[in-house]
Amino acid sequence: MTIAFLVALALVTQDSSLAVIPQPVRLTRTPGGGAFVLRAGAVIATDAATRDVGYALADYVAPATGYRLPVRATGGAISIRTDTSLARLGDEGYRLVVTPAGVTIRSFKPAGAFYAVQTLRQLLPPDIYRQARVDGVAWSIPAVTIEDYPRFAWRGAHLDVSRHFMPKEFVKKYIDLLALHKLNRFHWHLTDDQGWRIEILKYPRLTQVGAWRSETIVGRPDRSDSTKWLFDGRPHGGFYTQDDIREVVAYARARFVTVVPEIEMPGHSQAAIAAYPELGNTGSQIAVWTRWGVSPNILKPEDATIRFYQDILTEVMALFPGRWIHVGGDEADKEQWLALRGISPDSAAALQSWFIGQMDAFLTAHGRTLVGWDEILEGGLAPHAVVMSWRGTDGGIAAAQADHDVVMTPGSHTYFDHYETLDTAREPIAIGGYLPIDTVYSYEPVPDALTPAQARHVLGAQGQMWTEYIPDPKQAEYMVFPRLCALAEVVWTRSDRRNFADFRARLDTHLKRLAILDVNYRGRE
Ligand code: TNX
Repeated sequence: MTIAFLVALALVTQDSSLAVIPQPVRLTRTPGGGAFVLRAGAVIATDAATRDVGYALADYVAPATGYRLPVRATGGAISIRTDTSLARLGDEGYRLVVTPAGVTIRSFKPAGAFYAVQTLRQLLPPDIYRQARVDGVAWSIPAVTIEDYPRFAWRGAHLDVSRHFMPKEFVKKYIDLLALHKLNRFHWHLTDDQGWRIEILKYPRLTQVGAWRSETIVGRPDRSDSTKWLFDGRPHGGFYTQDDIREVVAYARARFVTVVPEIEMPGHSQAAIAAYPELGNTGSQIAVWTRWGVSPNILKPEDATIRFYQDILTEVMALFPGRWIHVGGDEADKEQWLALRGISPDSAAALQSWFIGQMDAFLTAHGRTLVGWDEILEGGLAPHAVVMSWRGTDGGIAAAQADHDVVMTPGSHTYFDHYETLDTAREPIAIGGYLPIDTVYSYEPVPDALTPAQARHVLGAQGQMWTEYIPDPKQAEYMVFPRLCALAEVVWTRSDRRNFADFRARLDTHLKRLAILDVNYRGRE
C-alpha cells in the first residue's frame, strides 16, 4: 500500500461528518455534492403518517439551533413521506437523500422515517445534541444518498431496576439512547428478589412491602463465609406507579421502542413472597433480600399462585400494549419444592414447565407472547414461548430447532455487567467476567448450527444491564456505553458491512455526541 493510499484511507475513515452508528447498508457521499445547510424557517413537509416524525425532527433540532422549524403538509426543504414503492426496504427501512437544495426522506412505514431522522441527526455536527443554543455553528449536512434497513427485528437493551432502583427520568434517557442507536426493544426487568418495582393495584403490598429492602450487602464477599459479610445499613427502594409506567410506555412508543416488561417467576421472587408470604412454600414472613445470588425462596407451585400471578399479568397487559411479556423463569432453585412439598427431583423440572405453561396459555389467550430465559426449555418448552438464550447459545439453538423464536442474549457477548478490561483493580467493582468492546462487536447472532429456515427464528439480540453492582444511572451508563454502540451495529448492520477498525474511527465522533448528551461512557485505556 502506498502512503498516498493510506492517507486517503485515513481521510475517508476519519470523515467525522459521516460517522453514522450503526453503519447504514448503503451510503454514498455525492462527489463534489456540497451540503444542505439548515437555516431558520426551513419547512418540514410530511404526509399524515409521518407527521409525528416531522415534529420529532423539529423538536430534536430546536434547542441547539434555536430554530423552531414549522411542520406542514406541502412545500419545504425537508420532505418526509411514506412511499409504498419502498416496501422492499421493510417496515423500518428508509431512503435519505441530501442535496444542497434539501433533504428527502422516504420510507414504507413511519418507523423507517424515524430512523432516517436519527441518521440525519448524526450527519449534523455533534453540537446538534446540545440542549441550549449553540452560536457560530454551520448546521450543515453533507450531500449523501442512503438506503438503509435493519438486519434483525429484535434490537434490544435490558435494564434491571430491581437490584438498584433507577429513576423514571433515567429510564426515559435510556430509551432516548436506544432510539439514537436504532434499537427498538426495551426489556424492563421490573421484579426480582431484591425489589418489586411496578405498582399492582390488586396487590398493593407488592410495592408497599416488596419495593423496599432494609439494607444492601457491601462489595463482592466470599459466598462461603457469611461471618465476613458487611451490609450498608441503609434502606433502598422505589417503584413506578401505573401512571409512571404509562408515561414511560408512551415515551418509548413515540420513539418506536416497544417496552417488554419482565415479571419474574417462579424463582427470583423473594420480594413478592416478602409482601405476600402465602406465595411462598414455608408460609413464614421473610424479608426482601439484601444480598445477591440465587435465593432459595421460590413461589409455591399451586393453582392459587397461578391465579395471583395471572391477576398481576392482567394489570401488566393493560399497561404494556406490546406483544411480548417476559416471565423470567431463570435460576429457579427447586430445593423448597423437593424438601417442603414432596416433589421428586424428576418432577421438579416438569412442575416449572407446568407453571410457565399456565402463563403461556393465559398470555396467548390474550393475544400476547410469552418470553422467558432459556431455563424454560427444561421440562419442556411452552407451546408459544420465545426463548432468551443467556447461558451461551445452546438454548437458543435448541429453541430455534424446535421452531420457536429466540432472542440471543449470551453472557459471553451481551452482558454489560462484566468488566471491560482485565485490569480490574483500576475499575469500579463489577460482578466479574470480561467483555471488551471488540468481542461485543464480533458477535454473530445466528449460530452456525442452524439451517437457513431455523435461522429465521433468531429475532435478534439484546444487551443486558444487571445492576447488583451498579448503584446508580451514572454507573449504568459507564457499563453500557460504548459497548451498546457496538451491539447496535451487530443487530442493525449486515455482517459484510461490519468492520471494527472503521467502527472505532466512527466511534470517536460518536463519543462526542454521547458526551454532549451527558452519557458517562467508559473512555479508552
Ligand atoms: C444471572 S441472566 C441472572 C441475573 C443476574 C445475572 C448477573 C439471568 C437470566 N439471571 O439474575 O443478575 O446473572 O450477571
